Amino acid sequence: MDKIVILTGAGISAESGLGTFRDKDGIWTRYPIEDVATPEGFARNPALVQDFYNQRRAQAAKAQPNAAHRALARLQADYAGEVVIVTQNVDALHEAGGARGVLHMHGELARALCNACGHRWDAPEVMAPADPCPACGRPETRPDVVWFGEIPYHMDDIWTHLGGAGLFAAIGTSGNVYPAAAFVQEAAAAGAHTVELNLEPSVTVSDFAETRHGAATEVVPDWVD
Ligand code: BV8
Repeated sequence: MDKIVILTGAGISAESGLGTFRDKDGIWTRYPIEDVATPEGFARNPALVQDFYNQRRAQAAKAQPNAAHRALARLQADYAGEVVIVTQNVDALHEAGGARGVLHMHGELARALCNACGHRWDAPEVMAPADPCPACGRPETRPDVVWFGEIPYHMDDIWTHLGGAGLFAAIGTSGNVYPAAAFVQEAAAAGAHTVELNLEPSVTVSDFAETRHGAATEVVPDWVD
């Protein structure tokens, strides 16, 4: 059975009430990326960055998975072959919707990281600058998310999955951020059929063999079922 590799972005969580980044009134219209999603921004003003992620962590904790998250979990349960979900999202709505083995390439709001010793643990609801690391005690802690200029997680596994994919779907992503935006080309080069499921054409729409545009809670269950 063909392996199915799925990449998701903020658009799959939009109907669960979590903001996207580049839509009108998106997150990046309120916070300059360089201030809140780069290591330099964190070094300059850790309180601003921790507050940015505390707000998003609180919102994500209240959000519920939607029909698109649940449809992907159904696909994983019902499809005889392997279904790998790679997400750029840092919320846990795929898992809440029943998905398993989700690869969070940009990290997770629910996790914290110590820059000094590399220890990772479940983030408290509210993180503050210079919170001590529970392992080494040093005040070098941060949200365990991948900022611009940092290397995404699980890249070796992701490239391997894309090289063996028979079907690649990108759901709810604008195709602006790399290396995720290049996954469709990687999958197509390996012979996979490629489909974009998004509210509107992404900047990489021309890379896809098939497109289905509409709200994720409509187009994803239709596509899965
Ligand atoms: C890296 C942090 C080196 C967590 C984020 C070329 C090659 C390699 C790198 C680069 C390159 N060119 C530039 C770079 C550098 C940079 C980059 O891509 N810059 C961009 C701006 C040009 N990339 C990096 O720095 C990355 N690191 O490259 O390291 C490397 C390279 C290869 C291999 C190893 C190492 C690190 C990038 C990670 C940055 N961190 N976030 C957080 O705060 O969340 S990125 C941020 O954007 C979020 O993580 C988000 O997930 C991500 C992508 O955005 P989308 O999810 O697509 O969201 P967006 O709002 O843009 O779009 C939403 C879409 O949904 C829209 O299309 C909309 O129409 C649709 N939609 C809306 N509502 C619905 C809907 N669809 C369906 N239904 C709906 N209801």
